[in-house]
Amino acid sequence: MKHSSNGILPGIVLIGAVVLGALFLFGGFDITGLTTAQASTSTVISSPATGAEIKSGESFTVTAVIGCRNSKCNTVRSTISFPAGGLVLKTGSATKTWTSLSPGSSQTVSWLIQANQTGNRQVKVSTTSKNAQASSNLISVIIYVPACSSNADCGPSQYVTSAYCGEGGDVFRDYQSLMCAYPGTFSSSCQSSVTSVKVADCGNNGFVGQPYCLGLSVYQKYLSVGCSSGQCTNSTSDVLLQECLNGCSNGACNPEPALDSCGDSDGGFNTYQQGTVSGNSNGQAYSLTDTCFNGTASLTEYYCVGDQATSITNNCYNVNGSLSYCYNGRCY
Ligand SMILES: [Ca+2]
Ligand SMILES: [Ca+2]
Repeated sequence: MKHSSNGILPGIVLIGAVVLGALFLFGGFDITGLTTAQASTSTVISSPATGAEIKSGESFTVTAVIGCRNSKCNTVRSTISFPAGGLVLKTGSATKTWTSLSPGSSQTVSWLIQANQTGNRQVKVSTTSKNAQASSNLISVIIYVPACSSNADCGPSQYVTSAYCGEGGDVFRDYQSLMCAYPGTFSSSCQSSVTSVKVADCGNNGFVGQPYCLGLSVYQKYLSVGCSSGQCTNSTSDVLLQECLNGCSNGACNPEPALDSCGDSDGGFNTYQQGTVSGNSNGQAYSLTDTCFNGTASLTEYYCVGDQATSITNNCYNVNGSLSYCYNGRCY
């Protein structure tokens, strides 16, 4: 029994050595006995895009997609950092931790970041795992202060010259308008434009008011306007419109005086009909009607002699030569 025992034991040892040698040569275990399959993490910053323009002082979200390759990744941690400074974590922790990621799966993580310094800034996300190879991703963003966010940022729009005489003899000033192009953006800029603005209309030359008499003639005021040293000027003058042969009244020449004339409605010296003599004498119209002296025989009869009126006052007589009476401007 003893001999046979001594013969079997070396055989088992030999077989064991051969098996171990074969495993060592053909893989499956390393020298410490652990698996050699390579697990690794992947890190991709999906937002913002590299080169993104972000306004200084504003907050933005960094989003990264963390993946696991080959084998399961255990105790995964992703940490955000800012190698170039200028960015700060607004809330929460820089490191996000979760237990594990299955092979081929991914996890999205995000951080709220504030931009507090202009310039080209870097965002780095690094991922580690207890049993997998670490990874990281780095992007650059541009933190800027916009040149302007509204027209008011460009200063007041205002007149930039004193008054001057311009087109049409009127008064102008140059007005500068300042405006913000692409307000609030990386491309924003203040732009100005200058326009000539009419600030006073000096009016037009021309007659003003109503014609008036000056001496024996008709005149009217004439307004002459202009511009001098940035101010409206004006002056008036008396302009002769018409010289009058017969004088001037109320801004117009008097008419030619009427010629002397005489007409008689009862045909002449006619005491048995009341008549009226009328016409013009020395430019004045007149009208004279036959008149009784009431309660008597006396009649004033008007009649024409040539182009002049004349009259006779006399008593009325009947056909017998005796006194008659006068009534309603005629004899009976
Ligand atoms: Ca008469
Ligand atoms: Ca008469």
